[in-house]
Amino acid sequence: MCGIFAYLNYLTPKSRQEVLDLLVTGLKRLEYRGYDSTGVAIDSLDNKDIIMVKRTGKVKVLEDAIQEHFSGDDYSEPVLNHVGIAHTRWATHGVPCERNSHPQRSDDGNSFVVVHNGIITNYNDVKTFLAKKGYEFESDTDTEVFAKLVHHLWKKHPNYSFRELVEQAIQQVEGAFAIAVKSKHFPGECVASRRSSPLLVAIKTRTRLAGDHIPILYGKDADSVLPRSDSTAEFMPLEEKEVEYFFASDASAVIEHTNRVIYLEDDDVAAVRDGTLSIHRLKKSLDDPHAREITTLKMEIQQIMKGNYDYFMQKEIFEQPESVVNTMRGRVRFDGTTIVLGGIKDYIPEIKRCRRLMLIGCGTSYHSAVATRQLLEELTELPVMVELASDFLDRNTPIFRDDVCFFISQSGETADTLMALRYCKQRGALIVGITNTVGSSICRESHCGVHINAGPEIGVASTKAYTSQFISLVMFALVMSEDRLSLQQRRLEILQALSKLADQIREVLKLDSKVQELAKDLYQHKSLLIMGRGYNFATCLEGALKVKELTYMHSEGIMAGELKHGPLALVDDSMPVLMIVLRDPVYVKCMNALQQVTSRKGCPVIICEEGDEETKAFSSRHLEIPRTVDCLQGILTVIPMQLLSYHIAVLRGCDVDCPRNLAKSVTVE
Ligand code: G6Q
Ligand code: GLU
Repeated sequence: MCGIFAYLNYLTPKSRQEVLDLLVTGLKRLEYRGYDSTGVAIDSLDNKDIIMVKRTGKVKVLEDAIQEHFSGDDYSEPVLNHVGIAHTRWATHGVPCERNSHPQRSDDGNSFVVVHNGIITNYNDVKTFLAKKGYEFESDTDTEVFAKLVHHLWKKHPNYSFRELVEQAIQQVEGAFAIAVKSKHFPGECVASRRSSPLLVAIKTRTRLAGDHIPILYGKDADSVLPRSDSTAEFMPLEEKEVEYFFASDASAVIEHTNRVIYLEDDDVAAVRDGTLSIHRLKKSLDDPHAREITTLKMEIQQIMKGNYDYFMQKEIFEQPESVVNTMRGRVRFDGTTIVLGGIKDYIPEIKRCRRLMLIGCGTSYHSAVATRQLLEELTELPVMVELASDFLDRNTPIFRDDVCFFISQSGETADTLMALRYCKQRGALIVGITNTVGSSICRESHCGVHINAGPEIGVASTKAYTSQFISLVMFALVMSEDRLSLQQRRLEILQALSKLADQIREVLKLDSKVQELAKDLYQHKSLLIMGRGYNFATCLEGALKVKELTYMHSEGIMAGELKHGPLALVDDSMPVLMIVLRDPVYVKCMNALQQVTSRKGCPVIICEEGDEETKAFSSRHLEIPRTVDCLQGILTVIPMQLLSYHIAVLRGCDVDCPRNLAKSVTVE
């Protein structure tokens, strides 16, 4: 999703060196969003070409490469009107490498270059269409198709304005994007647009702006009304013609230059030509305002990088309504019953012939396997083993050629999981990677896989990656049962529940202040027992791990059915207990466990379904969550655990994003 930054100066002299410095600084302000490669594009000295410099790795690597690339030439000559674009990439299509870095170009002549955040889900169709028109592709990215599509439209409509070309192109693509486009055929112009991925335009002038909004221009003839003369006032509230524009993924990249920003809305097309910014939409909708407001930023830069949150982990907990949608985007069609997992679809016949499924991971990733095991058994009708990678290797577990082994890893670099992958690969098993990082070792060494598309996860404690791993495995189970007539009703029930999940997660997140109150009761205790069973046992394990790694308190996930085999001895009126009791097939057994705890004077916190008065009656402290299908409850029940561990950690003064002794990726065994 990572980072876009573009800079346009008009009648404000800037040398190419100064522009490059601005672009690199803008990328540095966006580094916190996570990325794996970078790139910039500016005009060549003779203004006849576009120069691009792209690198994998940190922005510093790009900065050094720029110094080297331009060292021999004099880039200090000021230019009155110029456009530079820059990008930090978080790869979703094509491994991180120079060839796949952005800007992506339309042709060898760099006629059009584009930087893109997001995923063009119909890129294969567009690529096929363009290939038939003679286009040859040099990258593995989805983005490249956009640059070539604009070029194709330019050849087809030579009289179109730059803005019209981009407007036509965005109508052809599906999925999520924030884009900025530059062209040597339209020097000094920049066009940007967004759909489901953030993008803003910032305006810098010497004097204050004359107004606080920009009218939206509708329809295809918008260009014809655009001022070509001095009279820009009714379109752009400028009191003078000298102006600088910044296009960025978020305000952290522009706040040091200006605090006047316009947040673009989905399918807005922002175009700057002759120093005049205009905003276009193809058609007017009833609820659409006639203008976009120019807002004044008040936040400090540090605050902006985490949005309105104090920690990245907190931000990532609250991103889950969006990240779960991104995981399903372009894969689940809610108007039907089909699921498309492009990264494994060619292997499905082989997977269906396998003898068993093995899910292998560490920590939270292992818990996503525990959470989905029961559903995988039900929908694949295969034996499913879940293994901790470290223990799996200690045992030298027997592995066979007709095994299918899933390796689940957010970072894709966890040493234990990678070693287990190589152990299974050597023995001829089919290797499936479930990762959040394209180009990672686990991703590259797998035969096939699913990218969970959760976006960069910065906090060491995994949150949104867990729920996205969970959903990715649920989608796999749905794919495997596509042709089982007896399972269609069950599949439909799950698909319907998936379509409501984002809104239900938003509902659960509204419990935040109530969870914060609970944390005040618990944070001074030494331990917390978390009990549940069935589809919610994984939540107990994951919740206990979150509490341990964030608060340094002891916590234990306990299978409720095991209580009377020992753990019940821990229960008395002073032992904090949290129990998950939902109206699912094991409800009665969970109620038995609840009664065992309360009869030993335990006063548990209960996570139950909204309106379940019978269960609520057992405790004065309960968290009510919306009802969903049994196999997806674990997505909703884990969120109060994420919030609880966060609030206890804050109360205990712990470093939420970087807990002591831990690393985001454990690359040593
Ligand atoms: C959990 C931690 C940790 C992590 C494992 C596996 O909050 O982040 O338990 O899940 O270290 O990491 P990968 O998913 O990157 O393999
Ligand atoms: N999907 C594009 C790619 O993989 C853009 C990824 C991003 O958001 O950085 O190159």
